[in-house]
Amino acid sequence: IEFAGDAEAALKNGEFQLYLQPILSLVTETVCGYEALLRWNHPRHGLLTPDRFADVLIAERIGLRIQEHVLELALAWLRDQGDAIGVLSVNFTSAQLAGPRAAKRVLDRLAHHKIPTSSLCVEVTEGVMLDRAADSILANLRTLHDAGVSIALDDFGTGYASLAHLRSVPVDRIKIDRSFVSSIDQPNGGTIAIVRAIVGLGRGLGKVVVAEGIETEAQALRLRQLGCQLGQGYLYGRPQPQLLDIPVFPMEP
Ligand code: G
Ligand code: G
Ligand code: NA
Repeated sequence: IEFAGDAEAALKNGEFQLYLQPILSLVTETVCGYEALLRWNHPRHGLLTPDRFADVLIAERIGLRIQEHVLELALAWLRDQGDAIGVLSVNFTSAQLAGPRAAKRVLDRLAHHKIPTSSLCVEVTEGVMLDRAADSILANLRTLHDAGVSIALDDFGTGYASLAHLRSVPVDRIKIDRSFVSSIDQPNGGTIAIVRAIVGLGRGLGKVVVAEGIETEAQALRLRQLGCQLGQGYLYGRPQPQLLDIPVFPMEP
């Protein structure tokens, strides 16, 4: 693991920072929420995106501590903004959602900050349902969903998940992966048919469909025509830093 040795100090030094990207209604083109995107402002390697340190994030203990810090940064920001912000989406790892206390931990932090449960959306990739703790993760997702937290299935259509998960997992939102959005303008690529199918599937099941990585007006128009309700991407706003000085939680015994 390239950066693993630096993670502990980085957490103390506040090198993990939250960036926020707006999520808009594609119909009204108004902001209805934000996605919290983690960045590591590394003193030697510069600003790192999570794909550069994915193994650190899934490492036992330190990965979980970083993720809990991310949630804390996100909730502190949300609390400071008041209710005008809409729903804040936060990316969760399997480890964060496994175990008997995972959902309660999240609900406790929401209550601590006096944030309504409906202001949080937990984003998971299809892969979490393939985790060996899938049963426990599913139970926690149900608890969160029943308490009013939204659940989003990220990078939809790119993983190994089965469509059956759409019935068992309490999903509120489906996120269309950026790779589909970027090729939606290309004729004969089959992408339009795929996106139409995903939107139809999502809407047919009563879910909100969100498109990621929208960069052009043409892509936005096409997605709107296909019935996709929400979208995010450079066309509307790049991820912007939110500099907050929140102390890191002490390590659990
Ligand atoms: O931030 P960027 O757009 O480069 O995202 C790269 C990937 O990292 C995306 O798949 C995104 O969902 C994921 N990601 C962003 N923030 C977090 C985070 O806080 N935790 C985890 N586990 N993944 C994140
Ligand atoms: O893992 P997730 O799918 O959430 O990834 C979001 C990633 O995509 C982040 O790294 C974010 O910085 C990046 N991103 C967000 N909007 C755009 C966009 O319009 N185009 C491209 N190429 N990347 C984007
Ligand atoms: Na995401």
